[in-house]
Amino acid sequence: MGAGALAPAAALDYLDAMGSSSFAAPAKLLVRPISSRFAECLRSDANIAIDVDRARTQHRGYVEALERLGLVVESVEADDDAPDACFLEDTAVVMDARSLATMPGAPARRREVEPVTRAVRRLTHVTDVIEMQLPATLDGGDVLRVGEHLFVGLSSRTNAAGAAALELAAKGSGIRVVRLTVRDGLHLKSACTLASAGLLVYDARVLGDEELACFLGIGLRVMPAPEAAGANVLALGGAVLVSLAAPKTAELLRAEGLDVHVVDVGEMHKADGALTCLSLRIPRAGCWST
Ligand code: CIR
Repeated sequence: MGAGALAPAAALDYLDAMGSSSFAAPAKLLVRPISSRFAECLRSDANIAIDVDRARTQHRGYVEALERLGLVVESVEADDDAPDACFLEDTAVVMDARSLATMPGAPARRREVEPVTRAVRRLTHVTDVIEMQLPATLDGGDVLRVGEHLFVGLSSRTNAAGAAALELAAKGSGIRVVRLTVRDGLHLKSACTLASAGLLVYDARVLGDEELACFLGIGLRVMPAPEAAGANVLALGGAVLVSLAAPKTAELLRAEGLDVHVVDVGEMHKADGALTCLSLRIPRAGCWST
C-alpha cells in the first residue's frame, strides 16, 4: 500500500484532524439480511465453502451485540438475488446530512445500491444523496472516516475517478479527502480501522511506513493487530467490536481501556468481509462516526 496525493502539509495536528465535531456512537446503524444465496458471494478463495445458516446466526449475533450497546439498528429490505447484500457498507458513504450512493467496483454488486439509497432517504436524517456515475467506482469499504478526514483507498474496487467523485461529494462539508493506494487485500478497511477516536489498528503486512505516516501526521496512535482479522474492528463510542478470530487484538484493546465486545463473523471472513462491512453507520448530528 502506498500514500497517494496527501497534501504537503501532512503534519496536521490532532485537533485539526478531529475538526469541531466530536466522535460518538452513531445515531443509527443500517444492516441488511444475509441472502439465501450468500454461498455464491464474491470471494478471493471460491473453494472455501460458506455455511449460510451459520452466517445468519452470526449476523444475528452482530445485531444483538449492537443492540446490547443500546444502539438503534434498522434493516434494509432483503435481496436474496444479491449474494453480497449483507455488506451494505460498500454501497454508501454518509457524510453528515449528505450521502454518496456509490458505484461498487464489482458489477455484480451494483444492484445493491438502490435499495440502500432508498432506505437512507427513508430511515435517516440524510436529505441530500449524490449518485456516483461510471466510470467512477468506489466501495465504502475503501473509505475510512477520521474526524474531518476521509481516507480513501485506491484498490481493485475503487478507482481514481471514484476518489474524485468522493472529493466532489464532500465539497463544502469541511471534510478533506486523502488518497492511499491499497496494494494487498480487498479494501482499505480490510487493513486498518479505528478502535477509538485516536487509535488506529492495522495489518502490518499491508500498511507500510508511508501510510502510517499519514495517520501519525494527523495525531492518531497506531497499533499493529497481531491477527489479520484484528485490523477490521468497529468503534462505537467507547465500545469496540472485535472479531472472535482476533483474540490477541481484543486483549490489546482491553489493555487500552476500551470496552471490547467479541463477535463471531467467521463466515463473513470467508467472504472477505468483516465487522465494518456489515453495517452502515449514520452519525449523530454534529458528530462523526467511523
Ligand atoms: C465482496 O467481495 O465484495 C464481498 N464478498 C465482501 C465485501 C466486504 N466489504 C467490506 O469490507 N466493506
